[in-house]
Amino acid sequence: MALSAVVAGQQPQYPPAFPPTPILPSSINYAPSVMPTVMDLTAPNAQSICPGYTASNVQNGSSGLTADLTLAGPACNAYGNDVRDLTLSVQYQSKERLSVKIFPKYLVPGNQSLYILSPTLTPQPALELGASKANSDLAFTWTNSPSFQFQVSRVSTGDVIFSTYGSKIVFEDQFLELVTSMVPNYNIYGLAENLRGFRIPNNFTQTFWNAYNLENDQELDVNGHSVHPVYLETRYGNSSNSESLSHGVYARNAHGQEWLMRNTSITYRTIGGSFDLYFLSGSTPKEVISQYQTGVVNTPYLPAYWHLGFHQVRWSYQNWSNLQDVVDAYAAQNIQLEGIMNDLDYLKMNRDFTNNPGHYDVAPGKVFLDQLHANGQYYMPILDPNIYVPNPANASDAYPTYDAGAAVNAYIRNGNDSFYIGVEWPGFSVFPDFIVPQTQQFWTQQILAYHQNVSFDGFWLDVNDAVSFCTGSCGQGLVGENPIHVPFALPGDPNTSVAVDYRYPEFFNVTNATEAASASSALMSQSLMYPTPSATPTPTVGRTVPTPGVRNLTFPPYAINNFLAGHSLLKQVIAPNATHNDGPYNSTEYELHNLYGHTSGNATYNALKQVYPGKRPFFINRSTFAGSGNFTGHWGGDTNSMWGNMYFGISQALQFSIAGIPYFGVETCGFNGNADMELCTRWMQLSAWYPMYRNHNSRNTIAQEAYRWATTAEATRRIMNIRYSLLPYTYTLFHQANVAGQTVLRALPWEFPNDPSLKAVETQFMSGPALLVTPVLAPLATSVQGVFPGVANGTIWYDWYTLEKVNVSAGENKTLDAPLEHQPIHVRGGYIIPMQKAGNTTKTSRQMPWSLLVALDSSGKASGELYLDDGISLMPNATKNVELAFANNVLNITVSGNYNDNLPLANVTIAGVSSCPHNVSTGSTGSSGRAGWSGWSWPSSWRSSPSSWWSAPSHGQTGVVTCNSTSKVVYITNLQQATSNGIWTSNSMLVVQ
Ligand code: MIG
Repeated sequence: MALSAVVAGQQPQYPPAFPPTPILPSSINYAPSVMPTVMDLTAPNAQSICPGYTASNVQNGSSGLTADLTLAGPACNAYGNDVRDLTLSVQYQSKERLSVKIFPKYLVPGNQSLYILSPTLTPQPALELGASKANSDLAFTWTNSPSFQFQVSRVSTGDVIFSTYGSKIVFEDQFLELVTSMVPNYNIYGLAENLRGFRIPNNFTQTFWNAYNLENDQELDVNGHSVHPVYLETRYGNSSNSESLSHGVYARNAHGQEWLMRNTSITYRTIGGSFDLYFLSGSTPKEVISQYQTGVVNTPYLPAYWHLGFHQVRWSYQNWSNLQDVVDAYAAQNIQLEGIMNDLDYLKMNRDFTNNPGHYDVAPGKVFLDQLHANGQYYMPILDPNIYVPNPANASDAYPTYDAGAAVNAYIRNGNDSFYIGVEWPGFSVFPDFIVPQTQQFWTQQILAYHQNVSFDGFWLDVNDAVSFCTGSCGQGLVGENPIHVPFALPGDPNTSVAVDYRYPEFFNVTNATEAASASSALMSQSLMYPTPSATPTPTVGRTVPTPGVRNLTFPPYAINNFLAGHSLLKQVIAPNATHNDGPYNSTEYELHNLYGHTSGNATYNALKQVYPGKRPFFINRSTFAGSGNFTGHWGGDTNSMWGNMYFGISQALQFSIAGIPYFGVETCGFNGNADMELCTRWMQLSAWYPMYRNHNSRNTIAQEAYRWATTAEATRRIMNIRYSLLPYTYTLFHQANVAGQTVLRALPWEFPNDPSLKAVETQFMSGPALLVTPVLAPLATSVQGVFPGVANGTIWYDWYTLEKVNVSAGENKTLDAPLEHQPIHVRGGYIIPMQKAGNTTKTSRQMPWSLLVALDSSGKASGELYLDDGISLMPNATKNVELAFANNVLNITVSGNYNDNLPLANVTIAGVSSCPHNVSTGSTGSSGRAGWSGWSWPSSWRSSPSSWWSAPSHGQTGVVTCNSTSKVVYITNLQQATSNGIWTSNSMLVVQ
């Protein structure tokens, strides 16, 4: 019948639904609905009913001030209980950073976490030595009329960057609000994580409550897997190309919250905690981002060199030999593969630290892994934080991991009586409480022990949003049913409405009309045969009214607009009233929900550091918070195999550059739904620029490894050779991120901050300062349009492939050829890019001779940097920094540091010369500082070639110079012999006259 349509035949076949025991009724996942306050026209307006505060007892000091704030009238209790007495604390913490804190004056000992986010959870920046008001870029002013209000302004210009003037401060136990006025058409960026355009619209509400939706994880404009309450604002000058000024605002609060971007204001609301604000003076976008990373949340960790390779994963790799086949196919197709990852399939009934018997047994795993490691490749299985609760009535269901955690009280609880039991992939499960030390010990022990069995090379930690597929502690009294199946059909479960996935990318009906038609009729019959049951209506909870002295954790009076069905905070997560083990107060999930990913990630990273002492673990985390970049990377969630999803991945990646998580990537070729050749080809090209490069796919979709279509394979080989040849450049960018808070992937306006026409560019981006990428983001295209920033001010751009100067005028949206196998890339004049020819892994790439691409600016200059270390140690015992500078026809190489790299320099390519050189030499022989070169110069007779192409025959074994006087490119090749002692062993120079 129709279900055997083409697409079904291409999807993997599954063993019977797992596990073959009862499927929970879906009602277990229903949560009562609430009306989001932002949609509720009858909701009170705190600004009109609340009294605001009055400041008194103001104490001014050289580095700031403190004051008492007292409620200026009767409590309004808009969405909670007003806190009458507050403390204001203003600190000029450094020249660039001002902090403004407002918190309750009387904190009950033992329950401070209710209001104050502990510095043990995420960094809390403090006053820096020598900082003072007198030295600050920023100024704080305030007034009491009509109630307490404050402003932050930039001293040098007087510009107000943040102002609550004209509005009131609202501080209740379950509701905080402040309003800042904004300039018209303000440009703000950041506030990750959200799938939306790069520049945040001026009419947009950002909700922050970590959430996951199995059916449609990639809805636009809604709360996502991470919370990063920090934005960058850029204000352009009045004339085009006049200087812009940027600043940053970070609101250190992990509670559920909303940011209401409106025409000339932003309203900031949280459902708890305190105001803990940091203003960063910039004044360029790069400085703002750097100030955030170096001064506020800590800089990103430095990935190991091999993390920058390409990784393959999918949900449904059935056994070790299945993995081996994939590894072999990549090798046979000559496509680099650095790591292979496993999804849940490797686990025994989805239980952490087990192996699926008959599929992923330990012994054959050892054979597979030994071979993989011998090839210089890596293996990263998925890990979920939840722990299966074994059925107490069934001795054969014993699960020692559970027992080990229970014995040390490592799990989240329901008050004092019992463990909180939700539903996760293995069935009824508990959730480790990562804020207490015994859980770290338990987790580390489990991970260390598992590594004895399976020599994995890192983890990707999933579902720590934290997801639970039922409402509340639903497993109470029911663990005798375990193991149970999650309360919905898994993609691919036979005889269900999701047995076969018929979704295809946009335009598939044009490019593959027959297949599309057959898929769409098969989809029709599948949905007729297995209609999706209509959801049982759930009761709606009306707006809750604050009860004096009591917080309503489950249905707080202010309802944030959580996008999951019914909007409730209870929906598909560990419930907000679950409790932690940090007695005597016992923090609740209400306070810590948005930190579960951050804390579980940190614990996992710590454990991995024990597994590989002294080395940098591979670790990516599904849910992150401000500060997570210090120990983790991130993947963008379950994206769909759609052009639209591919498009928004760029903006998402840029958000994570701001958030300080540069090791970011999206699921290449899409996760949900079927990819097709064209989409997968373009996506492999685009993702080659994301620092984390992986192809991942859901369970019941057609295969999409990079070798599945010949064209995709060819395009991938081409782009991957470029990516791998750029590893030294990219790794150097990561080093600069690690030491100085620089970014890897960059938005155009960050590199060209004074050009207002770039402020919303989201279809192009830069990798570091030197490379401009113009990806094809639409189907059926053979060309793409892109802008070339800086041209008005003399910036030169070179085509990556021909190294010819791009002929483009200022502001032009230029059409670039982009046949399917081709990715337009451009090099910015003024930069030197260190490279090594791509090997089949990062390891073999690192053994290739060096080459330099010198792209000259309009004055014939260029510079660049290279950072070297062993690529794996947390504290490398030797490093090397190489400064590369080209000016006045001389390339100068200046090295410092002890890291030993003795590879030769093979090639120097110079783009943009004014004329072909007639002499290439290492300068006068015998002078000091040339030790890297075995004295070498060119006979002058070489200069006399009459043709436009002239090339010097190999002179002994010392080198070949070729010059194209039309394209103005000089290729100096075959230098290995002359630099056989290693090019970075000492300072040297090359004269090109
Ligand atoms: O409930 O493990 O984002 O990469 O394949 C979460 C199954 C299910 C979500 C991850 C995805 C992974 C999938 N997981």
